[in-house]
Amino acid sequence: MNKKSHKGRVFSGVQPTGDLHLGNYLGAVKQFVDLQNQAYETIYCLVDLHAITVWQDPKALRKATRELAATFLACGLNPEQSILFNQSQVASHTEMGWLFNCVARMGWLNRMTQFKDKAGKNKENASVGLFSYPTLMAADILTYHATHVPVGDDQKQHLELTRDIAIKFNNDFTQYGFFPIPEPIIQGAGTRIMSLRDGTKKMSKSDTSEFSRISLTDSAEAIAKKIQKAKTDPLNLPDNIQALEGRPEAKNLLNIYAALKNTSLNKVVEETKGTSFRNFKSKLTDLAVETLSPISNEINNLLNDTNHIDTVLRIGSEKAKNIATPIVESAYEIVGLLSTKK
Ligand code: AQP
Repeated sequence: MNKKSHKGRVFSGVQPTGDLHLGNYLGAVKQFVDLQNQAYETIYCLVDLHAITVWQDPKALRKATRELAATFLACGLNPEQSILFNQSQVASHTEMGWLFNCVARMGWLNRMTQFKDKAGKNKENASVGLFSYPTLMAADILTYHATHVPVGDDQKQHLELTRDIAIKFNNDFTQYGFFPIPEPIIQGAGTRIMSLRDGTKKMSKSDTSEFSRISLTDSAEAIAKKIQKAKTDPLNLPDNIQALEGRPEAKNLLNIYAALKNTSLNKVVEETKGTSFRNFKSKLTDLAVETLSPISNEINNLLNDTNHIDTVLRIGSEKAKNIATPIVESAYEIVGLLSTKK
């Protein structure tokens, strides 16, 4: 680890499956930037191999990968301070992923709620990749001996599985401590941003309604319209957090405000008590536009030079390989696979 890393090594990934939304930003990318600016070594990956666990149009996937790279840069990730790359350029992920397919148990994967949600009623027709997604995610993290993983709340279960895989591997081969047991970083008001149309459903890229989410590329007008149309309830905003119980839409809008403002839900409830939704939505719109407009302008600027984006990713993948390759080689040796190393 380098000088910057005395707090540990951070790894996280985002799928290039379309424009990032406010949930991805507040739950993940904003944390990525905060951690980059602290004493962590930070590695952030565009997980394109995860994206293809459901059908992707090849041309659209290439475009979405460059757009995600531009979004990372526009949000403040700096390739001089963090390693930024796409997963498919570093073979160690799939090499380690196979080992973990042999370590993880069917019963463990059968309990993953995200597979159940994404496969829905059509389980028999889901790809094998969608089912084994969490073992590749474990490989993404453990291939770097990462110690910390910033994610939104929806990834908590997958991270627990990653920890179980690390523990089982270390125990099965009596290599205690070979894989560090990574800690999740799931903190702040933005860990679970809900749909603007339904406060009980996660904000998601795959929701069919555009009005359910704010995208980082939305114009100021689109942001204002989506917030204006966001579902609410008939009451004014409450004077205590407990009174938000049973008011999922109010809680969600207040959480979004708190996360954008880098403050706590408690403080926001204090600030907004008794306010009508009409007035609060206007404050929220101003804050969202002020935060997101510079990001969306910068994404557009960066996309004018896709060569630059490809170069950033290529250089990032070389740095990633330097860390990952020896760790995968050691894992193969531990398992008993004949190594090409002298
Ligand atoms: N609603 C959310 N609130 C907070 N964090 C969220 N994340 C996703 N949705 C929310 C976090 O964003 C990171 C990247 O997610 P991803 O794109 O890799 O996959 P995802 O979780 O499947 O995101 P979506 O938007 O819900 O995509 P679809 O619709 O394709 O499933 C992760 O850290 C995630 O926790």
